[in-house]
Amino acid sequence: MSSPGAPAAGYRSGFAALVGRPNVGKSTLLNALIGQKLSIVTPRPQTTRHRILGVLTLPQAQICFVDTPGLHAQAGRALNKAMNRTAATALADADLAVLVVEAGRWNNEDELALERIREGGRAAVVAVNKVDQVRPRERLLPYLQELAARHAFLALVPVSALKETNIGDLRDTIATHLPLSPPLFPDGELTDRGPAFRIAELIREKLTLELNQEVPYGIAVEVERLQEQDGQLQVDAAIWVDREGQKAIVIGAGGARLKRVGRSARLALNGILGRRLHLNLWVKVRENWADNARALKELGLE
Ligand SMILES: Nc1nc2c(ncn2[C@@H]2O[C@H](COP(=O)(O)OP(=O)(O)OP(=O)(O)O)[C@@H](O)[C@H]2O)c(=O)[nH]1
Ligand SMILES: [Mg+2]
Repeated sequence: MSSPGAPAAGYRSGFAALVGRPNVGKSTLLNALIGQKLSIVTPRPQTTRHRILGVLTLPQAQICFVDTPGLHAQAGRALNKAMNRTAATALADADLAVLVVEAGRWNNEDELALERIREGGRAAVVAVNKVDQVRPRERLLPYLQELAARHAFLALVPVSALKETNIGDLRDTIATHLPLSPPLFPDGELTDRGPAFRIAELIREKLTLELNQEVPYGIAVEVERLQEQDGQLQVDAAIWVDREGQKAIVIGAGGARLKRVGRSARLALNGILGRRLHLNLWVKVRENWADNARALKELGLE
């Protein structure tokens, strides 16, 4: 949609949804594309649970990237269903789909993600991520040919989100395929998520990294109080577990684990929010919250 108010002739702006199966690197890619840590990243699949907007404003285009939960097949729990729904909605609302895949890999969940794109009739670019893991590089060629044969993608762009390889190329390719439009967000606006969300997510990231495989998927974090006091942000956050037995695991011997999580979250947040904060963490039990529609809603998971 062009408008007489557009800042420059040919300016483009629109939503580009990063979709794909869990763990392919969508969130790492979002952060690399916007040059800031906005989405949380862990080695575990199903890390992202929300739609996360990251706006990049360039001289000729404004790209509104949307990070999404990984589309996955085993959607038994209410939480899994909500995550898949969130990703599908973000895709439906986008101007352009960016299918993120892992170089050299294609499985039924990649197929599921491509199926979603086909159903919605979205134009799609494919970002072939983690190319740093492919050596020698020529080994990538047959994979790219296979991808091109699967779907009429607008473009195939090999990248490494981790090493920040070819990110500019992907960014420019995406911008080229957005509609003609003046910017949708004011210059300088990064996201529609406030500090409470970003704090809760960062705590969940540190907790997930600390817990490894011990408490699978049963954790949610909720900021209950966020208050300015004596030049510091005072934060009370609840860590919800879905079974009584998990409480002790999260707290750790003598509270050591919870202390480590609090410390690393605080240090990361000091940098990200550019200010000091005081973090109080509590562990609370809500039996089977991930199967409970009302609990999900209260935690902002629809
Ligand atoms: N080697 C390599 N690893 C990467 C790259 N991009 C992401 N990773 C790693 O892949 C893992 C998953 O990354 P995420 O960004 O959380 O993946 P995601 O697709 O957002 O995952 P979900 O939110 O669970 O759907 C992390 O351990 C990342 O460090 C890359 O370009 N190269
Ligand atoms: Mg993610």
